[in-house]
Amino acid sequence: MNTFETDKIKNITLAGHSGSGKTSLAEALLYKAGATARLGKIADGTTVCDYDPEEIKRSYSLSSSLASFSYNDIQINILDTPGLFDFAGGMYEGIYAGDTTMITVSAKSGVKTGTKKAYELAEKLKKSKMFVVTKIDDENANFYNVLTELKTEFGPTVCPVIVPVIKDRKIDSFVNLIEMKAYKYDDKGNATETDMPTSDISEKMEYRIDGLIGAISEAVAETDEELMEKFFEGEEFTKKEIIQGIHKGMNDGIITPVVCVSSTTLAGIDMLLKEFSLLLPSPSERPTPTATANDGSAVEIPCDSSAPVSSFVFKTVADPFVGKMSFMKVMSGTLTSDSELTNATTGQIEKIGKIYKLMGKKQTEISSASAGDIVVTTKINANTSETLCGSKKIISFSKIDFPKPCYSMAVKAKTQGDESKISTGLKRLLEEDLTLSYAHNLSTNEQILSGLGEQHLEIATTKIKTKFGASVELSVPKVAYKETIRKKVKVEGKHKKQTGGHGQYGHVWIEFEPCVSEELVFEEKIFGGAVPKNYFPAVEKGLQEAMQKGVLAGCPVTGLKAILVDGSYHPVDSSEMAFKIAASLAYKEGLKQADPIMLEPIENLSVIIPDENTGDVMGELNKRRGRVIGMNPMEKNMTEICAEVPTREMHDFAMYIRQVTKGMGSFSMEFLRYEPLPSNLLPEVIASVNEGAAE
Ligand SMILES: Nc1nc2c(ncn2[C@@H]2O[C@H](COP(=O)(O)OP(=O)(O)O)[C@@H](O)[C@H]2O)c(=O)[nH]1
Ligand SMILES: [Mg+2]
Repeated sequence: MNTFETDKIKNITLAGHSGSGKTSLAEALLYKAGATARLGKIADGTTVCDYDPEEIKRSYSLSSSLASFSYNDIQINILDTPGLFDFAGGMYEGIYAGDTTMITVSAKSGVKTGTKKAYELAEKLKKSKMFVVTKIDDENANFYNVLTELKTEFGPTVCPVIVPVIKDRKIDSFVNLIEMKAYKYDDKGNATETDMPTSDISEKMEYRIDGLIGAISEAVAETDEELMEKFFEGEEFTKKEIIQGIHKGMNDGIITPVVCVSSTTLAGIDMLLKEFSLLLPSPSERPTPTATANDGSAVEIPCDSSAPVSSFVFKTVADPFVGKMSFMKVMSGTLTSDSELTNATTGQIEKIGKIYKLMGKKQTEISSASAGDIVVTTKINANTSETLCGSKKIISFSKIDFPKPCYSMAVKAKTQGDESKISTGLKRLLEEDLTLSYAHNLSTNEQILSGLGEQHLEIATTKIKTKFGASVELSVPKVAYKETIRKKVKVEGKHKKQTGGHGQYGHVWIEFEPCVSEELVFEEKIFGGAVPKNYFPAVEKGLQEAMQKGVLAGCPVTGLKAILVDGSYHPVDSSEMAFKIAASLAYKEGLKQADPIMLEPIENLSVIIPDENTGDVMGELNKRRGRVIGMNPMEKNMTEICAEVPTREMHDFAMYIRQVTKGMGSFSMEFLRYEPLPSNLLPEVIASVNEGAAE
């Protein structure tokens, strides 16, 4: 494979709702461009981009994949991303790395949450955008409905360029509004030119062809002052002007072209391939990215092959056999094999060995890659979001702002002894997926794995099994309940065993009272040496140990003050151990009398949802014993609800929010404080804690 010049490279990210046809579109493009010998199918598990065994088994994409091919001397790098929200990490990597986000919209199901999410992220990252209406062959397809939806949802930048001509509810031909030509397709996706639709056909379509041409002209006029003048004078644009106008408009984000295709019949695929080279910006046309130099200053890094080399790792894959694969976008300069670069984050020298182009899982070695190209290298240490550059001037590009984990499960080895395999596996998975996190909860002594949803964690455990050979059990995380007291009491604790031989004797009077402290507050008010000083630490230690288990459900006790006020000792039989035991006896009796209660953790919640869901979510929070603290209007018809909610009620909140907002909502939560558990829940909580302890 050749090294392509920067202006011959097009980086395209396929994003959009799950099932809208991204992977199939990549497959159709590869086939039509002659990069593959046959057209793979999702149903057969034979596509280039969904090659992972889990993807094949489930028939949907789990992570981003790269397929590079050339077409008419243009290097096209396609990043196919997952549409499911659980695997949004893949979409983030893909959209960050690509220059144009191509958003697929199914002609039968139209605009969905996944469409909006892809558009929003592309917009936020200032990528150029294009809509591809897929499945145009489907009997329930309705292109013009979808076009109206796109215009309503995304506004006047939406600009159709390839549209179907419908006759008797069937597609008759496709009109390329740039060329002003119509084509019919045979069942192999080969086009033959045909007559432009007559006005009576055009009349029957919801959009008249002349109206669509008018819309393109208007959009093109907006891109340039001279063109605007020409437009107002009523002159027609030349084909070249239209192409240049759309090209510029896409790059500036003021035109989002819409095309239609079928990845099954291949209709429209050849036109789309052609539009890539005409309309899509190359990496050097994009706004110059800014990086941060070592001294904290911002530096612009133009995408120029002759500049010093820098590259950004946007994805890493942990393979137990090959090792680490690092997907990189060359940001500037020319990346060559067998070179040395500095990792701007770690300061380490990274030895770049071989570099590859990928087509799904197939690797082709190349010797160098120009600025703007997307390649893969193996066996370097760099992680996702890190920048590699020359040692003379260290710079780093901003990190990918991945969605934060919001759904947690406790992780346990199914077989004892597998713990270290699991922790190695998790470490690797966390490196490749920054939307996963892992922590040891000290209060419950559980290993907690967090991610974006049920499926996400399920796939993570499947990978630990298949890649690292250990079976993992997931369970709902325990809630870190605590216990405390509400009354002041004075109790006696006496440990006395003085029958035969060396006896044991410890005797204390202790006052217990509530206080504001997580740890035990211990004081002594002993008069006349009733308990000798050298036993005080033993009494304190005895209480600290006892406090690990409360008297209600055996949860740790907090907010406890103990004052040693009296006691007695025996000159021979007393010992530290005897006083420790005496203290624990006093503790057991004292806490029972001191009106013990359970405490539950409360979280601070911020949930952002579409306005129309506020009623539902408020009701749900109420059901979950939440207290709404405030509501704030946000951009784009979204509302933030702030509330205080008990941890116990929130485990499946991520699933609830996804379902009720169709994936548009998001939330974050953090521990706030402990509060008394309502007494009606006490029996249930005691039972659940004891059940957990019995395991
Ligand atoms: N009829 C028809 N079905 C399609 C087309 N493109 C994709 N599909 C089907 O739609 C389903 C989802 O496609 P897939 O490419 O996995 O969508 P993704 O989740 O966006 O990657 C699969 O069953 C495909 O066979 C198309 O152009 N026409
Ligand atoms: Mg897919």
